[in-house]
Amino acid sequence: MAVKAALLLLLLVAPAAYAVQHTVGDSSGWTETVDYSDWVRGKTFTVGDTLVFNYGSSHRVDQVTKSDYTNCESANAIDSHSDGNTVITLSKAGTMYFICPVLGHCSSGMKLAVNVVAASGTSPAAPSTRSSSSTPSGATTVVNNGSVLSFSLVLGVLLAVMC
Ligand SMILES: [Cu+2]
Repeated sequence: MAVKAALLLLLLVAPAAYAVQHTVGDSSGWTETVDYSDWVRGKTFTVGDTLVFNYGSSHRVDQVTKSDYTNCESANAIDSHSDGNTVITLSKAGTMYFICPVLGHCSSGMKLAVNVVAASGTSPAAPSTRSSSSTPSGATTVVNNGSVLSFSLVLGVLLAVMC
């Protein structure tokens, strides 16, 4: 059982490392007492990551344009949520803007601007291009890595079925 659990964990961790779930405001959640421009500082938001807004019934989450974010204007919201546990997938690179549309909340700080960057895996990788064109050994290494990954996946699935 322990081996099975460890293998399954290994299989789950590899892809999960590429998508991060960001809990807005951390344990404080989506509320008036958090400085969200401070919260985003030092964090990297990548395409595929998710934002989780946790909030009480006195708040909501509106996705808005930049100018509406600046002006705390919610009348033209792109998207509106009020479920208390809103998960937003960052689907493309660029800045996304969120405000709480409840009167006075945005102006007192419930506004969030998130700069989303493209996933590093999708940008062209110079080293792999170089190795495949000049050195055959580089290409071989890539193929071997793929085989090992496939083998471990098959092994993991087999063990999961057997145990
Ligand atoms: Cu609010």
